[in-house]
Amino acid sequence: MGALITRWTTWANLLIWIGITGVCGSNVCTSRGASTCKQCLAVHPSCAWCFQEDFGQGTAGSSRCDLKAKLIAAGCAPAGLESPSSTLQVVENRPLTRKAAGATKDVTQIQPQKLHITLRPDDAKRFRVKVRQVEDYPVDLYYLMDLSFSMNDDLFHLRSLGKQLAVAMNRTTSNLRMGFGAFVDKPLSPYMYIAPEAAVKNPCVIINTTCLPQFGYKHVLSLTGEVERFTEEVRKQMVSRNRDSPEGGFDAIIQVAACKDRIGWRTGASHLLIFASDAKAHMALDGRVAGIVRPNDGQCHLNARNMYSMSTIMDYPSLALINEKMSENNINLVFAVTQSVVSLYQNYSELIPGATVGMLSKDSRNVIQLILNAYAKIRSKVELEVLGVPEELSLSFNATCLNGQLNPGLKSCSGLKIGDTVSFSVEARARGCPKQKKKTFVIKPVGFKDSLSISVTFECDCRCQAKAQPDSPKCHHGNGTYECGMCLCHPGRLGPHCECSEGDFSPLQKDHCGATGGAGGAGGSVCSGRGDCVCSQCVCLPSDFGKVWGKHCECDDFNCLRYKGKLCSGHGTCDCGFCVCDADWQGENCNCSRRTDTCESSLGLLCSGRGQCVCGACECTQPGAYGATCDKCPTCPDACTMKKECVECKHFKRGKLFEDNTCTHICRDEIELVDDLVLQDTNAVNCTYKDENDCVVRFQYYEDASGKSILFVVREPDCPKGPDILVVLLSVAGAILFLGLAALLIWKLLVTIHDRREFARFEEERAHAKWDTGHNPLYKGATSTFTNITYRGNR
Ligand SMILES: *[C@@H]1O[C@H](CO)[C@@H](O)[C@H](O)[C@H]1NC(C)=O
Ligand SMILES: *[C@@H]1O[C@H](CO)[C@@H](O)[C@H](O)[C@H]1NC(C)=O
Ligand SMILES: *[C@@H]1O[C@H](CO)[C@@H](O)[C@H](O)[C@H]1NC(C)=O
Ligand SMILES: *[C@@H]1O[C@H](CO)[C@@H](O)[C@H](O)[C@H]1NC(C)=O
Ligand SMILES: *[C@@H]1O[C@H](CO)[C@@H](O)[C@H](O)[C@H]1NC(C)=O
Ligand SMILES: *[C@@H]1O[C@H](CO)[C@@H](O)[C@H](O)[C@H]1NC(C)=O
Ligand SMILES: *[C@@H]1O[C@H](CO)[C@@H](O)[C@H](O)[C@H]1NC(C)=O
Ligand SMILES: [Ca+2]
Repeated sequence: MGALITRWTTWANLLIWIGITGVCGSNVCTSRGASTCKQCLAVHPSCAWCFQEDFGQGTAGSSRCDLKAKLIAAGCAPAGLESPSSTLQVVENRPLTRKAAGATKDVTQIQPQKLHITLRPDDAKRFRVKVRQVEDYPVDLYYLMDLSFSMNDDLFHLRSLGKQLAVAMNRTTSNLRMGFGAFVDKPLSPYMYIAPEAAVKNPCVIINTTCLPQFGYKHVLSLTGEVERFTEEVRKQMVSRNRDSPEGGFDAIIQVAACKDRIGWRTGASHLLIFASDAKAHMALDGRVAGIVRPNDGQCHLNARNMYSMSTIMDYPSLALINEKMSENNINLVFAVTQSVVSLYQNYSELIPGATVGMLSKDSRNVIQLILNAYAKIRSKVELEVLGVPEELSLSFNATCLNGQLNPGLKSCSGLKIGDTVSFSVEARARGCPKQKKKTFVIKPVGFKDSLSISVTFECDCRCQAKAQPDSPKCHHGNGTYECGMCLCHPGRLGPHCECSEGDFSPLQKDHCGATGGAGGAGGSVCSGRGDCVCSQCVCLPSDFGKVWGKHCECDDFNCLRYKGKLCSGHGTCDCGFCVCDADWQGENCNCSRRTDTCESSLGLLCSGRGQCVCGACECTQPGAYGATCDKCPTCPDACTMKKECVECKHFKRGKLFEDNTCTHICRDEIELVDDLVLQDTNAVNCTYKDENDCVVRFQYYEDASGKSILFVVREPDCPKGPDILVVLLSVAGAILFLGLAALLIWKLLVTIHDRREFARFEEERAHAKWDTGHNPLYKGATSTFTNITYRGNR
């Protein structure tokens, strides 16, 4: 049996292969066995349908579903073609605002604002979204403070918070409003002290002081521009006390978001919610300890005294609810928490878009700096979020961040300054046909009020379908519905015009069933051998493996590419020999994921910058890198070597990365110039290197709790000092003197040696000399004798 199945499958595969590729004139439109206009549109965006009544008469095998040009060539009038095309229409396109000047009206931070797209199945449209962080944007800041007993010292420092904050924020916005609220925990045992009885009124009675009775959440001051009011209200606050260590702050967060009007959030402003605490927080289901089972409903429940009235009735909220409320109200949550719980809130913030964490010192002394940093951080990142996107639509993004740097697959940009414009290229692809033809969804930057609203019309139906005639006389005395140029026969009727009834069998008309061209005809077998020819139409036989269909029974839904034993890798459906992939999947066998978020490292870098994202998985290109996001790499250059390049390109504007323009892509670090390195943290790394001018550059590589890396660069590199003039002169003179002396000495030496040699030779010669006597030819005797010829003397 197994062998039989294998043989049969092989045979069928061969047949289909011949059907798809072997027949001349076959293409994607004709090969999928589309038998109605609607099916034809779904095959491929390039396919058209001819609904002209007399089309294809006389020419056997011609298909009504084909490429547009082919249909026209085959005699279909352009007016008889059904081929809607995908369109994109910009409905609203106001330009971006540069500066808000403190006003909230008419500020546009995203462009365009409204789009309309019509999409055929499997077709895509692309558009560009520009986002700019407007300068001088109004800010609403609500300070939500933990007033449990341990925050006593913090309260003291907050008395001056309002004024200092107003001054500090004045640099970023000219329109700041501040509000204040406080929380402790649900006033219910076991969160509360109930014994001795006096502890209910004064929970501090046990430690011999006085404090406020415990409360859940108390809204103190609605957002206001009057700094004095803030200072005044904070001055009036007193701490309370509760029993267990986690506090009920998340209840308060929901109320602050839900009670928009009571708090006074403005629509056209940045919303900052500062959550200051030094303890863990209670979460959904913790309420059960006190017998509370009613889940948090996310509604506003502030009573006339501005107290949270459902504190003892409803459970704490879940992170998902917080998430939803923050997004709904464009609130950026800032967790200002002490060191012991930073890691916990860090983990929470990763689950809440737009949330940041800052480390609060023990007495909240650094809260101003913390808020400024958090605000700068919030405004340094633009991230798009997509709300209510239809299931049948898949979206893909490419971000173009600073300096035109393209970040494929990302929908966020970081490291921005206020006023920078970034853009995103978005591709919307229809992956099917929803029941409802028109759908609307929204793309918006996290924490912004501005959004882009997109309506999509799915072009899944043909217009000619609307003109369908049921029981049409064209279909053999009303035995079928005439639609888009074809008869759709009533059950039990067959034939192009429903002229046969089931059971009629006319072997004479077999020629229409395959042998004369069309898919499957190459083998000459009738109905691809998988059906009977009835009334010149193939009636396909059912198969054990699945459905068989098509004009010539050439299609089925069980012969498609398999991967790891699964038809279409389990990520698509088989349609006439081809895989139709689900959203987020692509490839011949649908085994390649379109998602890129799986490749993002914790720093938001695709494959940690050490590889490429292929089919949703990282392919590490840097030698030695491994791990799901190429995050592990023991042999990669260490932090100093790696970050050196970033200091070179970002600060000094030179080096390899600067030249090939990949600086902003690879280096997401922030550069801060300092006069000298200080001890930031134990995990900061001190680095030094020698640059091209032989100067020693010193910098420190530091990653803060949120994972943002900062490079503290010492402003002035240590360069070798220029030479001293006097030293130069002296050394030159010295050198000359020395050289002269040396030359003299050498000369003396040479002369001495030469003399020695001469003398030695002389000595030798003298030793060997044979002295013979002879006359010196020059010698003249000292005496000369002259003969005086005139002398005759004494003879
Ligand atoms: C903010 O700065 C402007 C001038 O730059 C000044 O007029 C204004 O008083 C300042 N406001 C506060 C609250 O410091
Ligand atoms: C509170 O005061 C009582 C009596 O004045 C004393 O006995 C007790 O030790 C004090 N408790 C604390 C915690 O100081
Ligand atoms: C935060 O998450 C990290 C990584 O998942 C984990 O190691 C750490 O323990 C978490 N911190 C807390 C306080 O839960
Ligand atoms: C994003 O970029 C990649 C390659 O850089 C390209 O293939 C893809 O089509 C782009 N997508 C969009 C939506 O622009
Ligand atoms: C179908 O066709 C037959 C003739 O073959 C005709 O008698 C009959 O009325 C038609 N049926 C309908 C429902 O029109
Ligand atoms: C997808 O399938 C093809 C063909 O079988 C194979 O070569 C490729 O490695 C697969 N890709 C993935 C990501 O599994
Ligand atoms: C880095 O340099 C600073 C200042 O010189 C010093 O305080 C700190 O201890 C150094 N850090 C390391 C890890 O050596
Ligand atoms: Ca508590």
